[in-house]
Amino acid sequence: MNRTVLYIVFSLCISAGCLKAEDGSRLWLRAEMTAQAQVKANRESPTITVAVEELKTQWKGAPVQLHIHRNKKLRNLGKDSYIISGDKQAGITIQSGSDIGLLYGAYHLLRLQETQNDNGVLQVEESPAYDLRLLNHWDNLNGTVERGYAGYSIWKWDELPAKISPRYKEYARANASIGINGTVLNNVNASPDILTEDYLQKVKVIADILRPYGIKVYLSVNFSSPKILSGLSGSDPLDTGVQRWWRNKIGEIYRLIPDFGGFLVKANSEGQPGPQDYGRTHADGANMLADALKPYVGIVMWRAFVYNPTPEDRAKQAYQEFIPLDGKFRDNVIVQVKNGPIDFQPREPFSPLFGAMKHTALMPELQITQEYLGFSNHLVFLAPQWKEFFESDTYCNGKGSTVAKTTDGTLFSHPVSAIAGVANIGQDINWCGHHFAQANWYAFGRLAWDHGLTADEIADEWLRMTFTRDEAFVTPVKEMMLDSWGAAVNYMMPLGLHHIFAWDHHYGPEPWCDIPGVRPDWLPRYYHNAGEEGIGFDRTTGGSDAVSQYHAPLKEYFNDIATCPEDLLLWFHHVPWDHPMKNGRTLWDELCYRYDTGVQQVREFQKIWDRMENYIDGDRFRHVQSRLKIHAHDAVWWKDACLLYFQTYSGRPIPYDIERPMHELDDLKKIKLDLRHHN
Ligand code: GCW
Repeated sequence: MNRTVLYIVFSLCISAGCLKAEDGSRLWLRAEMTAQAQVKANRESPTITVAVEELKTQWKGAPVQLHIHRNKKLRNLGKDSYIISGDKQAGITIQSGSDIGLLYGAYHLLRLQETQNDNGVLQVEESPAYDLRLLNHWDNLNGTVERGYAGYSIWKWDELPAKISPRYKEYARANASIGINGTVLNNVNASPDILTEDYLQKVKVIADILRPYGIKVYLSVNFSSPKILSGLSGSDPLDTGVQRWWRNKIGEIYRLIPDFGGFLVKANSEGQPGPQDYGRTHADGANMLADALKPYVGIVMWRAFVYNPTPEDRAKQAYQEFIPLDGKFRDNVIVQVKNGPIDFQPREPFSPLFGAMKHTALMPELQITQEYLGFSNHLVFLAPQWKEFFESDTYCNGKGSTVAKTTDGTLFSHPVSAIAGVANIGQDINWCGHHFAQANWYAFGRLAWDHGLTADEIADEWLRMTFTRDEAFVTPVKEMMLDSWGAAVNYMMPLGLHHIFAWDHHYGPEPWCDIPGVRPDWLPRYYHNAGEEGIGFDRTTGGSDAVSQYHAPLKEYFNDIATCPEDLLLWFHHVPWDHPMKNGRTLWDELCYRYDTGVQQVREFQKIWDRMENYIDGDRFRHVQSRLKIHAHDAVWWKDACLLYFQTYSGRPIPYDIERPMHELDDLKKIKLDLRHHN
């Protein structure tokens, strides 16, 4: 072949996809599918076929045996558990009591291959922390995604059921590889239409694709569906006509999808209908649905995210509404509680419901999508935030009663344990908008499986699989990831500040935001309370008394300004500007230094990243580099906006050794972003 021919062959090869572009579409599953491993199983099923195929095409070691076993040990370990034994040279056995356990074992083996240089002798025993590990999609039926920053919904409802996007299977595979075993397809602000026959046919198609990967489908339902869809006079849960309607509807769903998971419900919250519209309680509503789902072993996940426009502290309301109902829910109801008492803020204390509702199964709800953390522009690795949450001590059963233990079945025993994460997935080629946002999807799955993993371990795995195993890349970039959540807290809302976001879209700072006629708890002033004397929300016994919802001795720690953790100081206290902090600075100075530290941290991320150019592909390098520019710009914007605004109250100078503001406050106040395309 002469040179020209070679060149033509080469170009054709590129355009035909011989060299895969690193566009992020393969997520952390980038192993070449060119291996030819010997893999045998002692049983056949669609799930085992997936496991065999994954190993055959990617495993580069000795023959693998997949073995379904019903022995006592595996039975004790539980349904999704697996044991891997053997060694890379002689042969490997994966044993499980279930087909899905074998698939999880296969992904585990492949993960070891992709992340470690040496996997000699293997002895692995794994079982998940939570039984149900779910994604919640806030995806609307018109294709938009509420708080979604990665394009339109991956569920192409207008094309279904006839046309099937290849993404559904890729989605199933990615989730199974990290142990996720359920997905709520639609927004909790639910359209009743999801329960129409047309939509259920579409849902069935998705359920059929996800099934071999061990993923069950669930739906968010609108509590008024009986009234809206069938013209009943109302949707009162104690009305027998309404109950019959739900029984029939649920029967129809299970005829199409025999392993349907159940319902997720947002009721009497932010304008959504619910049982209280009929003078009934959350328990009445949840139990009515639970009774109808029970014969099919379906569950109800009932959200505790509720607050009314009353003078009562918003942080207290979920507890006040749900504690009286403790013990009144059916055993197939799980109350789904956001990690904090307000709303996915950069940093919150854990919700006091954890550990307090001892007779009701509770499932944590984490937010993977970065509604309050810079959308898909800021690089914020969330595992450290979630670890802080899991490890928070509720003291409900003495010292060491961590949030994790109150929900994973260790301290309280309920038929199932569960956890949910609000997905950050969309149609973008890299799924999540920012390449590093994939790490949050990954981390959620890994922690739902094992909340004992460290953020460091998770970042390490993810980097090696997603980019490269080169230590010169992994070490600094991992450090950047591990620092990134703390940095975001610093430049957005340090020391326990919260909810000082711009109106509605929640992207930038707007601590001054004031909209006449709007309910007070939707405005930043309600949360920061800045005045000439100081700043912060007084939730002590002398204030709103939210501290008393925590178990002793935590409530006393939080209540006393001397023992309250400084990271949560302004969450629980209204503090004078001159209050001395532990390091000797005044509160005002410390606030300034924290904001400045946040900015400096992001600048450091830029420097770390720019040094990485030669270790990875150009496309992803440039994409992340460009996002980091926005990130750094925004960090300065946050710092200037908050410090210049709070300075109008503190009347004190910004310490002279920190970077000077670059903006005029009046200019910052004029910024009005039109971010409607984002949701
Ligand atoms: O965080 C708030 C969001 C809403 C969301 C709501 C909820 C789905 O701003 O967009 O609605 O919480 O969790 O129900």
